[in-house]
Parts: sequence; C-alpha cells; structure tokens
Amino acid sequence: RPSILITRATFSDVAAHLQTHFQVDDNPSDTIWPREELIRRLRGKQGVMSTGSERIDAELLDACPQLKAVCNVGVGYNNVDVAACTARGVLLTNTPDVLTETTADFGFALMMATARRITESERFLRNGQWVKTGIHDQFVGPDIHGATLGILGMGRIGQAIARRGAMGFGMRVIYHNRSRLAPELEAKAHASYVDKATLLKEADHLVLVLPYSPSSHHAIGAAELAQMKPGATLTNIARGGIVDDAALAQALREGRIAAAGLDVFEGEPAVHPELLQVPNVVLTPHIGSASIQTRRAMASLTADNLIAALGLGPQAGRPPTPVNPEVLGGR
Ligand code: 8YV
Repeated sequence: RPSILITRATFSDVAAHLQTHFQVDDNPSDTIWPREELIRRLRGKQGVMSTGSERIDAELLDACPQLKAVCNVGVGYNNVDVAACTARGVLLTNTPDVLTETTADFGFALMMATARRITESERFLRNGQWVKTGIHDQFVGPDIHGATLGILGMGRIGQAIARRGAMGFGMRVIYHNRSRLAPELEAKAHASYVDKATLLKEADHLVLVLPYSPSSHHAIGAAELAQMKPGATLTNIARGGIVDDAALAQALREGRIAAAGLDVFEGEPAVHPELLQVPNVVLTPHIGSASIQTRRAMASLTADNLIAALGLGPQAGRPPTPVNPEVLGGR
C-alpha cells in the first residue's frame, strides 16, 4: 500500500477512510510541524494531505522524490510552487467550490462586525465600562444596507459575497478583477465592473477576496488606503501579504479609514504588533472556511483527491479537483 502523510489533525472518519487505502503517518494535533520534521516525515511517502501552512517548494520536492501527490486542504495554494510540482510530475489538488458559500458568509459577517463595531463594544461591556459610564454615541459605525460594497477579486467567493450584499442588504455592488466577468455572471452577482481607482474611491466597505501572488503583494498599501473614503471599512479574508499590515495599522491609528476586519495576516500566525494596539480592527485567526459542514467537506474532498491521484478507489487516475491536471497525462 502507498504511504501518505497527513500534516495536521483531520476528522477521524476521514483519517480512517484514508487508512483503508494507505499506510498513514499523521499529526494527531493541529500544531504545525517545523519544516525539518515535515521533510523528514515526508521522505519515502507518495502523497501528502497538506494545509496552507506548509511551504511545498523545489527543495522539499527534491528531498522527497517518491512524492506523487500534494493534496491541499484549502482553495488557495500560494504555499505551493506549482511549476516545481509540475516539472517533477507531482500532482497538486485543492478544494474549490465546497467552501465558497461558507467563506462568503464569513466575509460578510466580518465586514458587518467591523462596520458595527461588535468586538470593540463587547470589550467595553466585558471590561465593566457600560455599568460605569453608560453609552452615548461611542459605538456608532457606518451602515451596511444601502451602502456601496466594493469587492477586489471576483472569483467564486467574491461573487457569493456580491449576491449577499445586493440581494440581502440592498447594497450597490462594484468590483475590480484582473478580468471582467462574463455578462451573465455579472448579472447573477448584481455587480458592476470598475477600475481599481474607482473601487477604492467609491467603496463604503471594501472586501478583499483575491488570490495571493507576487502581483497581488501589497495590493492595498499606504497609497491605496489614502484613496479610500475616510469613513470606509476594509475586510481581508483572502491572504496576508495582500495588505501592507504596517501601513494599515498606521491608517487605522490616524483615522484615515474607519475600521478593518482581518482574518489573514502577513506573518500569520504572528500578527503585526501595531494591529493589536488599535481598537478599530476586528482580528480573527484565519477561520473563513471554518464551519463544521465545510471543513468536513474540504477534508473529504482532499481524501478523494489523494486516493484518486495515487491510482486507487472508484475515481482512480481522475482526482476531482486538480490544479495541474497536465501532470496526469504523463502517467
Ligand atoms: C484554509 C483557506 O483554512 O481555502 C483556503 O485557501 O485559506 C482556508 O480555507 C487554509 O488553506 C488552511 O488549510
């Protein structure tokens, strides 16, 4: 039986299912292994169920020449050098679609919590300040309904957020993306395409949902923050590194935008210390896809990919969601 590595604890039934096909070495905890340990355990394995937290690059692939499949639990795969995988005939798979609606729910929730100052006012209540001082107008924030929702990155999750804004909250929705959506998708999302400058200038609530790549590095930095409305909010559920966290902390401190909601960070799990100091930011530990149903669906899709990629099970040789399917042709 082929042997595989599971880098972080998964659902026990998914692990048990994998054990019926493979010799499994797994991490019983959610702690991220140091890189040396990851490489040591991966040597001689044919497949890996990985997460966004492990860097899969040429050096690692060369140290593990038996590896045939990298199956990422997550839709984003900027942790993986895809070209290096393809060059070595290693298949990469991800988990699109199954997390779209859940991640859109979360993006919307984070945007709302940010605008309506939910965590900031909760801290006030928990600290006993309400009984001491009462509240007058401290926790007023910008409205969501009727406001302009700006979306940067208009893939599946961006479109799902747009639908929520337009249909659920009567928002005007504008978006910017590398390429404009086909007219029927634009109509379904109830969203209008604008250039990036217009998006920054007109959004009351700007939500980032674009993949990370060298070209999206610091897509929102000091210059972009300066173009936003002073009363606007910024929500990042995409990837750390898309926002320049130091520039954002400064903009928040100086009141150049009203507030930010961040689920992802440049150096996560570490968070820029200045972001921890400003009150008008809602911080969550990369939980955008973390609903019970969706995390289960992601794990189970990853297992299906792994089993099929290594030539087993009913879909042998035809993994459901390959990123570099060209590798399969060569097998
Ligand atoms: C995952 C994500 O939690 O899908 C993604 O791209 O960021 C999250 O859903 C992350 O990849 C860790 O597995």
